[in-house]
Amino acid sequence: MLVTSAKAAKKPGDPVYQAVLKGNREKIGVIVDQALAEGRQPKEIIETSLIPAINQVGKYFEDQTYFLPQLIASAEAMEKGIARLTPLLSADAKDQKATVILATVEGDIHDIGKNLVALMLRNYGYRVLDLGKDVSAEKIVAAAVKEGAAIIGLSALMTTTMMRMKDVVDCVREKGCSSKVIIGGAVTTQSFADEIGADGYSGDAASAVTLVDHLLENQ
Ligand code: B1M
Repeated sequence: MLVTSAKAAKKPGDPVYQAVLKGNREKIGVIVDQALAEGRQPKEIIETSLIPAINQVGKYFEDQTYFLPQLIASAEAMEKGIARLTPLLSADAKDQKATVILATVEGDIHDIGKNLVALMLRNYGYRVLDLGKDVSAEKIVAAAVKEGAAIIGLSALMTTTMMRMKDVVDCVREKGCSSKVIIGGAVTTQSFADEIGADGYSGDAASAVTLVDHLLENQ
């Protein structure tokens, strides 16, 4: 199972880690292929190289060692690395379980974590409709009603956009939509989920699957 935590992070000498850290979007595909050829597993590369590297980039951005161009280059390298590994992780689409609508909330364009959540849920057989990033509450709820979604999953990475999650919860109640709302993303917490009336919170992509399983079992 993809754990998506940085518990067993590789040492900084790891070429995949370095490729994200240095924003090497040109060569990351080849570097990931080399890691696979050496016998590393796709999920292990994501957990112990890609995620720790992008988190380190975030720290450098915060302390102003890195600026926006480096942040963008690293994000692109990360995305290319994940795109290279995705076909090796995705499960068959047959025997799909319930529908989950995913989106990054309005005003927020961070989608790497949300894409990992989509990948995990698909791996576990859920039908995932990913609406993308910077998506309005109205659009999310309209899609959930149209598709009969059991779950709406929201991601937000910024303190300035997390309140847009409450807009979605409010819109769900207003429209009498039956979907349950779960939230995640680095800035969010269980207490924030409780505060805005969301049905669940998860801190990483793996526990998002457990949470969805649990919410649907208890319906
Ligand atoms: Co931006 N950014 N960024 N950024 N960026 C952060 C979030 C920031 C913390 C960096 C910092 O200052 N240290 C900061 C936000 C500060 C704050 O509000 N607290 C920030 C900022 C300020 C900005 C800009 C405003 C910069 C600027 O323009 N001056 C701008 C925002 C534009 C906008 O959104 N309107 C911006 C832009 C960008 C890039 C485009 C360059 C790029 C994003 C590319 C992309 O996503 N396609 C980017 C990146 C890469 C980051 C950091 C470095 C890394 C984010 C990431 O992908 N992490 C980030 C610093 C950080 O978080 N360490 C930062 C890896 C990812 C796997 O983790 O998304 O948390 P995460 O997802 C996890 C869990 O949280 C969870 O599962 C995932 C996997 O385990 N999870 C869920 C996520 N969603 C979930 C949903 C669920 C369940 C679990 O249920 C539905």
